[in-house]
Amino acid sequence: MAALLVKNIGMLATPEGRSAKRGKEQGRIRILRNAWILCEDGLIAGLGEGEAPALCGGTPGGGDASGCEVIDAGGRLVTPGLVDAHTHLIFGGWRQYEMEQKLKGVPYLDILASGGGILSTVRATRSATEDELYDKAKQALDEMLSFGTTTCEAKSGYGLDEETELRMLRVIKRLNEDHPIDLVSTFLGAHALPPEYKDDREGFISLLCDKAIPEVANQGLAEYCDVFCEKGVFTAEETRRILLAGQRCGLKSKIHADEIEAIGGSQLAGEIGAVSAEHLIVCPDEGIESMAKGGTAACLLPATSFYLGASFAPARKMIDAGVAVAMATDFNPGSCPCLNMQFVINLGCLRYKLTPEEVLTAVTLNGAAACGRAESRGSIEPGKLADFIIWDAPDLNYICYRLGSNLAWQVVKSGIAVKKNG
Ligand code: IZC
Ligand code: ZN
Repeated sequence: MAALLVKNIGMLATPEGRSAKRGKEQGRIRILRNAWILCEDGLIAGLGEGEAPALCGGTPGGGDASGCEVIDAGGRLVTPGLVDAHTHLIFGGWRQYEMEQKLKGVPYLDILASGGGILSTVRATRSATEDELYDKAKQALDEMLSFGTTTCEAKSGYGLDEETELRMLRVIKRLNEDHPIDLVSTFLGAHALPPEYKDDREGFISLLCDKAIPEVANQGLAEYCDVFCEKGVFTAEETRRILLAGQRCGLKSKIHADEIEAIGGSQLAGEIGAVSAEHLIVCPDEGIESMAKGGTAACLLPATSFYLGASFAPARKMIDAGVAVAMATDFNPGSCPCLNMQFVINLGCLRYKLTPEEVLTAVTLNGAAACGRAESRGSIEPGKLADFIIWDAPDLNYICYRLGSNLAWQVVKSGIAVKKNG
């Protein structure tokens, strides 16, 4: 049996449960001091305070005869591994050449409307091979792991043709098999209207609903279907049509809603039982109400607000209304080229004004719930995956307060110490 004992943990901070935490519950977490965690066969076998169990008698950093590894955490903080529930992980090229336009104040949607933005990444992605996309995304995953991400959602959406979309989804599948980070796959065929269909919206939407979605579902290449519901991209009615076609094929719904303009995406999310609505920067009260009623999680992306110089989503209002709030990076080559969930933690406190406890739940258990994984991860509890971070930090406040350093000292994925920093 592969076992790992982590002892001498100064503070262990974790939410508890197997579903999203809403309202006041989002800020209620379990704190253990002078704690230990025992992992067996990739799962949490036990945890507690005080003297660690004797069955793992090895020396710190080494192993004993039974193959049990022991890590001395040296009084550090331990939290669950971070769940990054919204990323555009797979793409060709970058968009650094748009910097000049951005600095001149050209809006994100204007860059897209003139054939740049997402469409420029579509050109670069279409011309990349499967192996090129794989290698590039693998490098991103390595960096995410070093920052403490142990599960991430990954979207397609830079192909906008069947061949390239399937290639992107195959890359996600391969990386899920090969890389320590677990991936959750989302089909985002409705990310923009491709140039070939610029005068035929109906043709493109029919292609998605009647051909691409059934094919993706048939090949088992995605668990979620997502739409960029935004002014000048897809309307709320088009979004409804595409997501319901996905639901008929067994794909659960996510929506890019209220990022720049509120055109009904968050209301729709609650109505059709979307698992999550994402962005929600300009989410209206009716959207919050609808999500609370429909049990839709709000997946907020504060690093994107930061990067676009936009306002920040009304996170407190959402928590007060009983909406489960998750937070993720939105890693993508345009509006947020950031892989670092630790920056998201900082912004959750400093800009959303959430408490460190609420932020911890947002980036672990509620992130897991936003991509359908709360049963198996997002908290440190017996039976869950042994995914956690030993931080170069004495307590939870510290990781919210420090800015710009990588504070993940040791990342443990499925009971294996996979990344040692410093
Ligand atoms: O490439 O700009 N918002 N999609 C919707 C994005 C941002 C990604 C991009
Ligand atoms: Zn996105």
